[in-house]
Amino acid sequence: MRLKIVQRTFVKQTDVSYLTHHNPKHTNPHQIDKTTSTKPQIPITRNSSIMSSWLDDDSTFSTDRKTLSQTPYYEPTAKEFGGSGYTPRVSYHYNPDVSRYHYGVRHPMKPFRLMLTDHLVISYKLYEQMDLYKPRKATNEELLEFHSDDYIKFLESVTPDNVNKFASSLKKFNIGDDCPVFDGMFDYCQLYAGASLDASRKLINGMSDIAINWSGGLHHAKKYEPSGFCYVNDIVLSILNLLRVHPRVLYIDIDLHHGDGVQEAFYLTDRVMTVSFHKYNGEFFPGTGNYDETGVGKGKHFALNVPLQDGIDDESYIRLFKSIIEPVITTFRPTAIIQQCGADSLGCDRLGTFNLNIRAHGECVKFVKSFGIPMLVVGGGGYTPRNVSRLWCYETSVMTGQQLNSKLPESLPFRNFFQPDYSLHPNLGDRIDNKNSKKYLENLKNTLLENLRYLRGAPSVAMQEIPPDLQNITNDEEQAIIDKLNRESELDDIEEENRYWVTKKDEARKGELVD
Ligand code: V1D
Ligand code: CA
Repeated sequence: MRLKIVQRTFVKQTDVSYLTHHNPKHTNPHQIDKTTSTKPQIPITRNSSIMSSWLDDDSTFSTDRKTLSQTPYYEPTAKEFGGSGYTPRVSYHYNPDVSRYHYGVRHPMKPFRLMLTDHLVISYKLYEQMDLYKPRKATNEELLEFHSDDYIKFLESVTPDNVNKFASSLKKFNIGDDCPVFDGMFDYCQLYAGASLDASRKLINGMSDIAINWSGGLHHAKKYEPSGFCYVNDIVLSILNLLRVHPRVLYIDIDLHHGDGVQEAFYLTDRVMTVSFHKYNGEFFPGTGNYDETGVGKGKHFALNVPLQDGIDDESYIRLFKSIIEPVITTFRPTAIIQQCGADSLGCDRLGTFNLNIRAHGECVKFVKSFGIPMLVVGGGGYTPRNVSRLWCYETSVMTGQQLNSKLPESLPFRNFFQPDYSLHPNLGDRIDNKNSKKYLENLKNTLLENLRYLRGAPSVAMQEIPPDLQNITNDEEQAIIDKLNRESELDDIEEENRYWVTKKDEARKGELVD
């Protein structure tokens, strides 16, 4: 069956008629202030050379008045938020090649979990409700928007065969057990980062309301080095891309581990708020993410950390998640959200010690979706591949608003992998003692909510009042940005002929299954 091919409509637009205004008529508690104008295509404001300096210059982040004033107005296709009334346009970004790489036999990160996920998504026919894209690889130029030149050159050059020649670089670049050099490592990085960038572009040009890349979410990678199984940081790259048009981006991370790479990249700015829920005891990898890490300078109070103990269960996790995320969204008022859905926070994970079931993890994602804000959904950790794939398939169905039969489809390739229950919802929830007392969680919530009080009145939050004529980029700079976005768009068009063809027996996606 040939799937729907989305026609690209790349429209250059600097019209500001879609600027947001307060609308007191909105009554839904999740709803963000909006006008009732039509959805814009591409309000373009910054150039990449400015962007690459952002991480070293916090002032640049907050003073681009034109970006701030040209807040795009995103109106979901349905009038109602939450429940079944919001029917977003969902896109799924997956290049099957990304699942073929191997970190090494004893390494817990197994890219073939992405192939399992895709098989589930296809077998449940979720493709009928989504636009499917096979994204191109990220270019070096795109990776350099965040990463350093010498680090990208190193990643591109080193292979298992020539690794001996790089002895001094291996130490410098933190290559070791967690982040080994493996065959095709750089191609793998380009594939997963390319997919997140593709997804971010579909959000930017309004072709998608929710864009999904399960191969992304590698939140530990730093500007100069890999960390915790992550080599390039597709999340930071995507946020930088979104910041070209979005005044405020919210990052939410429900991986078991602290989202340190993303937090660090945006620690000095008030245009990106990072919120991570994770296991924390001071030792557990990466060792950061205590509640008192809240940002620095302009970024003070724009990082939020939710340190949790072993064994947290569905009910307490969901309650805590909602009680924090709701005020974060209504106070920070993001115009785009990136949700990292690391699956190692599930119960029974090979590296994990939480007790979450798939429905509870999905409930958090459903809650974020209910705000009707453009959303990039990425994967992350997850080390029991059959549960990772169950989760991400279920979360894909949450995004498309489909109810799935718990019994896995008979047509599912590698169905034996899901024995003995052959269910989408095995019980994962009662293996570990819950060390999070009610009192601990209550105190934690109160401390974190206290932090949000400082957000009210922060410059980024009030910026919708800034008049559109205050700008600090020249017309030449603006034209350079438009040219660059158009070049990126043309690169995508080359791939247009390469769109997804899905059949039940897609030989190209079969790979070796090693648990
Ligand atoms: F168990 C292993 C076997 C082989 C190689 C590595 C590991 C392993 C397990 N846990 N490595 C870890 C963590 N590293 C350490 C190091 C010991 N050192 C001194 C530090 O404890 C790294 C865990 C990375 C988790 C990655 C992630 O789940 O957050 C993720 N998110 O997106 C992609 C991955
Ligand atoms: Ca996390």
